[in-house]
Amino acid sequence: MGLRRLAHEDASLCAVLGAKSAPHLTNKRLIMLDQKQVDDFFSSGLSIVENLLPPAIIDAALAEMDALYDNDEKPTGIIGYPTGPGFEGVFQHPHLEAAACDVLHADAVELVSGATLHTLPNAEEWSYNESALHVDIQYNRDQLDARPIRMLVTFMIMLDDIPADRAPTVISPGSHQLIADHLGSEPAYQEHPTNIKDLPDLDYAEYIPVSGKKGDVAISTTGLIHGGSANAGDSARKLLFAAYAPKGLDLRFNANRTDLRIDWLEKLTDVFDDDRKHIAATTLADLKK
Ligand SMILES: O=C(O)CCC(=O)C(=O)O
Repeated sequence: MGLRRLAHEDASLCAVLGAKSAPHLTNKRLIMLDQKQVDDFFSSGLSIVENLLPPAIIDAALAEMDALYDNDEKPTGIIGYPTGPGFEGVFQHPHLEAAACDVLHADAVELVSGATLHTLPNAEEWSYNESALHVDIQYNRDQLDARPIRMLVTFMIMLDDIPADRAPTVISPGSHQLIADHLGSEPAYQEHPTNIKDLPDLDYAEYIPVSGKKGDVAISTTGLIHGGSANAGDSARKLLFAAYAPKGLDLRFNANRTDLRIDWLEKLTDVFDDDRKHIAATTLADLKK
């Protein structure tokens, strides 16, 4: 994929940080991403990075996901706000915090949302449903041009390989920017998702599948036009979403799920390591206002 960027290697730091990517410390904080990855996120809404999270963290989240869907109640589909040690290791991970700071040009970020996306094989041939394409949160020009950027970043963490026929999310690269240009300084609708039929008719780029290997992380935004696709493969698509925002950005998205989000963030904060509990503190305080 043209947008794909590989994190380069730095054996010594990686040994310390438990990752193969090339994090480095400035006098202020950990830096995870290079300039191209940061720029791709801004312009295309997608940058795919290898080795952002240590393999043991991916394996623990995969085991948690397998256990979550190994029951008759919910054998497949999306589960919002999941808990369990395997997911908690991801949500509180300092590499995601640092990468979110990088792409949002923020000094501090907070965890705001999470979900598991599981799709069992369900089709002979791969396709996606054009009428279900949507944007979860729209952003206007002022929000994208602010520093820190006033938007969420969503990490799409591939817990297993997602080849092009295994229900990859499809996106129109750069569509968040076209919508922002169209809106200018007009307020952007953010409370609930907007279907493609209700979005402005702009010159959107062709849809591409966000595919990758186990452990890859697609750094993206649900401000892109996106949607699910069919699984024409022979095993399940296993994807974990984790979304972060600049600390103090009080976006009122998923407005009908505020209580669920409070409950989820409180449960997580209770079990996060002592030095990681800050990762949802302001968000929780804002949600309770
Ligand atoms: O199944 C997918 O990959 C699409 C998920 C999606 O559209 C969403 O979470 O808003």
